[in-house]
Amino acid sequence: MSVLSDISELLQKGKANEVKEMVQKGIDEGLAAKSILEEGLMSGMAIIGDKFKKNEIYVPEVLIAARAMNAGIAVLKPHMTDSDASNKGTVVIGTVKGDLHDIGKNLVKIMMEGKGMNVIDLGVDVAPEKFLQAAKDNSADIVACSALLTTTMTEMENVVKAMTEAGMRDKVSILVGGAPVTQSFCDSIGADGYAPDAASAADEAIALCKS
Ligand code: B1M
Repeated sequence: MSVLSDISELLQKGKANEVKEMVQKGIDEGLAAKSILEEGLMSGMAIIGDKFKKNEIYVPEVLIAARAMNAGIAVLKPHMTDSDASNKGTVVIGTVKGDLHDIGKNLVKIMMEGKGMNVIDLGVDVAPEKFLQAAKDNSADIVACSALLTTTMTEMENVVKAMTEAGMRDKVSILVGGAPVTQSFCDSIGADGYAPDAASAADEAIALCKS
């Protein structure tokens, strides 16, 4: 078996320590961080998602796999940084109210930091007022909202409304993303940018800071 398929298998079994070791092995063997992330960790998590959907596994197994994924990402993090990174803007990021999924949000944060952005992470289950306050306190250029549930993505509209009512829309751009979010949803709620994955979220954030 290849290192990448080993990582995927170990993640599915929730073996956090072994995932860490295997990710390190991949790095030592010269594999690109992007391949380890996409073809190892994310591919394993996609299989977990599929089994979860079909009720073949349940929340505890998914949580254990998520812990293994986070362990692997922690090993990868130092290898996902641009060499010419310097401060390119301030981002306040969080997973929206009612939503506890944070793996994708954490990846977006890593990619943004890797591109030289200053990222303030509000965690999960973040209410619109908290995004607003943190944007004010940190003079943020961007508020970045992640959502993984169709039932919570609607909270993004409340973030746009809160920022508009506070008169912040000309100072702060709003970036949205997460599996159920689309460009047309972004347009429909009046957000400024959408990105389908963590790498393009970092590129989009930098583009929004320049515009
Ligand atoms: Co949840 N869950 N979950 N879950 N979970 C999903 C999302 C689901 C699709 C599973 C399924 O049915 N197949 C489904 C949602 C259905 C829907 O709404 N359409 C679901 C459900 C139903 C639930 C619960 C309701 C289950 C229950 O309790 N009955 C519950 C809700 C809890 C809550 O949030 N209130 C729940 C709970 C959980 C766990 C806690 C067990 C765990 C989360 C642990 C954690 O995050 N710390 C979990 C997990 C792990 C998943 C799956 C399996 C994997 C998500 C993940 O981390 N993917 C997921 C199935 C799936 O996605 N296939 C599922 C890997 C990650 C790298 O991808 O987060 O998509 P992702 O991020 C991507 C992009 O989306 C994008 O970039 C990332 C990568 O490049 N991106 C952005 C993300 N945020 C962005 C922000 C941006 C731009 C891009 O700009 C700001």
